[in-house]
Amino acid sequence: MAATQTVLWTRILDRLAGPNPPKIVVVDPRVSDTAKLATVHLQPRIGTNVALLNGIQFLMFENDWIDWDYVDNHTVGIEPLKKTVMEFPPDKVEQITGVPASLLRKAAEIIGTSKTLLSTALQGIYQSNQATAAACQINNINILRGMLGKPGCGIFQMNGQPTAQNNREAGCDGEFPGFRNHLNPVHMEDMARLWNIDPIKVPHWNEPTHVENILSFIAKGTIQMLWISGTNPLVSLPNLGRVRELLTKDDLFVVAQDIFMTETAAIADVVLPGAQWGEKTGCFTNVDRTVHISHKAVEPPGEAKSDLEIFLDYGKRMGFKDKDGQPLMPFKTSEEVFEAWKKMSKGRPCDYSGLSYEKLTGGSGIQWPCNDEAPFGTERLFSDKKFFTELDYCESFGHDLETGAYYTKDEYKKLNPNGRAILKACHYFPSAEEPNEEYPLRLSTGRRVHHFHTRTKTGRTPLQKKCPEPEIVVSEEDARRLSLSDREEVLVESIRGKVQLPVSIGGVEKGNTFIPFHFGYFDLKDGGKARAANELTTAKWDPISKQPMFKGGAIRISKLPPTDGEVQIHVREQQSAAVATAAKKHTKAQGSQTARERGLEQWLGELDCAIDRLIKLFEDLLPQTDRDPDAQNGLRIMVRIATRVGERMKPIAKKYHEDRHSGQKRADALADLLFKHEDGVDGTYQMLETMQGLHMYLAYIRGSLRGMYPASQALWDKDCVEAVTEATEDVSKMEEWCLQQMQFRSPQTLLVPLPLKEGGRK
Ligand SMILES: Nc1nc2c(c(=O)[nH]1)N[C@H]1C(S)=C(S)[C@@H](COP(=O)(O)OP(=O)(O)OC[C@H]3O[C@@H](n4cnc5c(=O)[nH]c(N)nc54)[C@H](O)[C@@H]3O)O[C@H]1N2
Ligand SMILES: Nc1nc2c(c(=O)[nH]1)N[C@H]1C(S)=C(S)[C@@H](COP(=O)(O)OP(=O)(O)OC[C@H]3O[C@@H](n4cnc5c(=O)[nH]c(N)nc54)[C@H](O)[C@@H]3O)O[C@H]1N2
Ligand SMILES: [Mo]
Repeated sequence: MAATQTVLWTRILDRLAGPNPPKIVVVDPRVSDTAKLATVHLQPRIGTNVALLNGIQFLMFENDWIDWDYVDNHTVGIEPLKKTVMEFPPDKVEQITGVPASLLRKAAEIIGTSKTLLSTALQGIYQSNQATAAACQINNINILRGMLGKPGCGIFQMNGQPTAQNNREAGCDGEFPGFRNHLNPVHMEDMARLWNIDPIKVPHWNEPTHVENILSFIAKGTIQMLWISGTNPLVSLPNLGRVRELLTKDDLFVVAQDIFMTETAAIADVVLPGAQWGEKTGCFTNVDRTVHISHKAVEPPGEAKSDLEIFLDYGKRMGFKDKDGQPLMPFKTSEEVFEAWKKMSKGRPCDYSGLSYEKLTGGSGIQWPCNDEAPFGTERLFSDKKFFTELDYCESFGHDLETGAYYTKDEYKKLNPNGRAILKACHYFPSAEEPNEEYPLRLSTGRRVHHFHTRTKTGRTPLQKKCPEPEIVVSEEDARRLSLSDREEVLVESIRGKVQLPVSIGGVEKGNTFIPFHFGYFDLKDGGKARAANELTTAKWDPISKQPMFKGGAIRISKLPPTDGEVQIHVREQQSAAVATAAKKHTKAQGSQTARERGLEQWLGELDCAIDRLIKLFEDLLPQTDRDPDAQNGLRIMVRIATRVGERMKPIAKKYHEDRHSGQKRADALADLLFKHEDGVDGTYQMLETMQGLHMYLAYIRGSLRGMYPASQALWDKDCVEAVTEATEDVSKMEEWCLQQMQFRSPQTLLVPLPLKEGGRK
């Protein structure tokens, strides 16, 4: 916070110097300037937050530092949480995190007994191992103490920039506008109504495509145009070698919209010059929900235009229209867009409907929700102990913290929070890239107070130009082991890339390291050393938030050959090479000249073959079940239902020109594997196997349909959506019949011994 949330930090400094100073617990592997003023500083190994936070909750249960009245009446999930965290006693936590048990107890006591509790977290949580799971544990701690909604309490799940909060609200951050739930059709219809478009045209088959998947699609060649606005991925994305390779691909057309010529703009096919904050009017929202207006002060230079102007112009040129043929984005000013946003946010948690440019001007911000009931905004949320968790209102049904899979409406219904807070438990898992013999050190990357991100602004002012070069912070023990001296240039490598940096000794625990990620290449004349932290970092991401693991990954440090004074370049930067590659792009490769084939036809073909085969399987079984009327009666109905499924899907297959060629083989191979009853299915054991086989075959078909569902939404094909939905219901019905057949047969079949046939197995 001392480096990155400096305004908030000055308030804490004020309190620390005042008459009634608060106690501060800091969890950071590094001795940051924040940590230096902590009452208790816990220095866990990078990537072990969940174990540590579970350990604190263990101590809260052990010492009964829990507001049971609050928990019983206003939360769900206490039992599984308790069960999970009770597996994290202090000595086990010490083994995992390296934090001494006595220190953990001290921290837990402060958290468990303080009269008020305020928590804040940022990238040390969200960009580290088990990001979302760890963030949830912070919420749990505050909920267990019953502290939410009280003065002096709260949770700031921070974001780095005010516009990041707007991203969360407006739906650019993996969410949907106004915290709408993409699994709730009413929410999606609502959006379509506000935009006056057909609901099927709201892309909501999944959570939005995150950047690492965008990169994978570029690698495959299915994304051929990338428009990058207000971000500089050639410095800020993990695993820069791959990012450079993909963004300079022959068949990718790159548009960069920025206020400076960045590393990314340097490889773009088209650069759109943007106006920056003082050159345009708009709003920013802080993480505490305070909305601010920022008025244009000066004209943008040259041809630069505000991002809004550029996007509106693009929309106009593309001819985007609403349902009635009117312009989809009829706006001329940012205020008109704000008025539209007021409608979009009305009735949602982030309700802006009571705000206006006029009301915002002159004051120092207003906190949402601001509407008819709260015309001056809302200072505090949750003081009524009601949370945004009603089934029809919530922004999401939540996710499994281990797999990242989102829950369905039915699963959420079972949890039934209905306005209560949800406690979410998770076990600790080691990071996907733990140190090993070859790469024995843990890497963390982050910020310095004097620089902002990729330094497009702070690398251009005299003050910050004087600030130290990038460096790698190592512990005294590791420096000694490697015989490094302070400021010595070293080679730093991960399996992905390498950089050359001076070392700075002290300030981290043994085994941990830290590199500021600000330094790219735009201001290096005639090439130079590779120095961007992201040459090293891993693109592994959190399964829920999709944030890359910038805090984590394994590296090694080696000494460079001695020189007489002058530092030599041992690892050259690769940015210049990327610019050269981009300049040589074959623009002919762009567009769709290349021969292409899509998967839809094949997928539909296989599905069609599988359904045909299913019908045949049922029919073949019929004569074999003469002495099993229960199965036979059911199978007759199965034939009918399966035929119905086939009839539903046939027109779709025809419409999109199914290709049955390779699908036939797979559909048959699976059936042949599952059904091999030369001597019939009459024996009860064989019948059990048959039902199991049918269930598996049906699950295979359901999988194909599940794949078709989002595709048919993306095709804007309502008939297809409907056919797939109905077919899925039918297939699930058949699956359930098979499972129930197994259920009533299994005790008799599996437990009651049969007389052995002659020559049979003893
Ligand atoms: N001066 C300045 N201020 C900024 C920015 C900037 O670039 N410069 N950027 C802004 C933006 S967009 C953001 S997102 C914020 C980021 O703000 P912060 O999250 O505060 O900054 P970072 O330096 O990325 O990381 C924070 C701390 O996490 C620690 N850490 C690393 N790994 C772990 C771990 O496994 N567990 C724990 N508990 N801690 C760990 C690091 O040692 C580091 O001190 O800053 C914002 N403010
Ligand atoms: N290794 C490592 N990597 C990290 C992080 C880390 O801690 N470690 N932190 C991550 C985090 S939290 C963040 S937020 C990202 C930041 O990564 P980026 O967003 O890529 O970094 P910025 O330098 O802020 O890039 C913003 C770009 O927008 C331009 N710009 C500024 N104002 C405007 C405007 O009004 N319009 C337009 N069109 N452009 C504008 C700037 O010139 C700049 O090029 O980095 C991430 N990368
Ligand atoms: Mo950020």
